[in-house]
Amino acid sequence: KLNNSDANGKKFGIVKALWNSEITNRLHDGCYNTLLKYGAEIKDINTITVPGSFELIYGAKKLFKDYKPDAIILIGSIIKGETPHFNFISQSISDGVKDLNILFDIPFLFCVLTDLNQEQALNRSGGSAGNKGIDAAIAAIQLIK
Ligand code: RBF
Repeated sequence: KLNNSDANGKKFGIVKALWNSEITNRLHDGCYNTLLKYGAEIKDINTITVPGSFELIYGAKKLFKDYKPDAIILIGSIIKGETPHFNFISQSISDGVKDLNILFDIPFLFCVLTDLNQEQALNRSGGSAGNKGIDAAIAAIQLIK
């Protein structure tokens, strides 16, 4: 169980994809406010944006090298369309986040929704299924602890 000061003095990087930004902004709000709730300071939370979820890996690698945070949270929303693109992007991102966790000595948190439609994405970003941004922030703090 976390204490209200567990994130105090820790540095957090967030990489947010702008694709499906209505969803990624909701995830970011949940994540950011949760870090603050557990004592992180505004000056210690650095959010950068990338065009789409595919670019989250590059953004996270760059943020790791430039900012040296204690944890990085990757936020994206992939919504299934008519073509197999959904599968390629989803698979490569989860593989990429795994690679980041192996290569670098801080945790990289997977906060990428892979939903079949907008309704599911809304439910998981502050609707009936909670907010996965909150869950990712809590996981990041637990890992640092
Ligand atoms: N990026 C997302 O973050 N979510 C998506 O649902 C998404 N769907 C895409 C569908 C297609 C057909 C293409 C070509 C790209 C999509 N992207 C999506 C953008 C992708 O993550 C990346 O920004 C671009 O492919 C440029 O590298």
